[in-house]
Amino acid sequence: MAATIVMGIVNVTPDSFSDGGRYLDPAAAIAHGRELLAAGADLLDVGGESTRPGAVAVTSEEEKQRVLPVIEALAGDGARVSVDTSKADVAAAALAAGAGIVNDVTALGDPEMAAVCAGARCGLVLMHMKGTPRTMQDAPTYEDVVAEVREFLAGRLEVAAAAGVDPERVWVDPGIGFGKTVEHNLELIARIDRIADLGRPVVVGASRKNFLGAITGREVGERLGGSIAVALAAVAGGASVLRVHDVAATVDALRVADAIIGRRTPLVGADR
Ligand code: HH2
Repeated sequence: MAATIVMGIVNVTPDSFSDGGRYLDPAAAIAHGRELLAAGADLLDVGGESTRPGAVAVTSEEEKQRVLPVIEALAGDGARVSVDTSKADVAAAALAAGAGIVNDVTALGDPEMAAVCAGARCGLVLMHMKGTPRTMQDAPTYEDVVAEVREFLAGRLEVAAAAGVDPERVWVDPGIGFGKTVEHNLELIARIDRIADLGRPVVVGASRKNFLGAITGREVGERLGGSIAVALAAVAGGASVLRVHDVAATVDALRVADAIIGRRTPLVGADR
């Protein structure tokens, strides 16, 4: 657990599902990113387009205007930054501004994206989504959600490698909430080991998402307990990266879990 990477969310959007509009002003987004770093984030994920169900698409120009000043400032501070975008030209500009990772929720849906990432030798997150943000929650169905997500990610890993992206720089993500029912999300978290056995670090982004509200009856701002429960279950199952809004609480939870597991390990050894 010690090596879990905590990716703090910096949404520079008017309409993100949990914090839309709070950090649309670049100065507010930069200050928020700095707070997340102080709280223990290893990496900041800066996004300028909401992907929530039914969200309105934005142009490349608008997206760049939102994210570039924020990335420049945070990377300038020495922070590791990922850019949450599915547009190759936004990714290229963000990489030039100091981002080191492209977090692509469409897993190379833009035909130019792989070449941009191969050329920049940056990190790349490939995420599974069924449908598009506009349609993805219209009764998604799978025969076997874990097998289908795994197969999709395996295929996208091949596409990335064929385009010259170094496989060692790629992380995979089952896309919690992206074209999935509550049951699908739970199944994916419970069997995250099946995604981890693709051999690449697994990212899980479940922070404050709707399925937590469906289970607990809590509104979006009151889902910290549920978010932490998913984080620990995911890490216990083999996830390596947690994309979260509540960095301080997540870091504390990981520290305590580490301390417990650290105690257990020598006892297991002593049994032999
Ligand atoms: N979830 C969201 C956005 N980007 N990227 C990855 N790799 N994994 C995720 O689960 C993921 C993601 C949606 O959450 P958020 O950014 O809080 O909201 P919005 O899309 O409304 O901006």
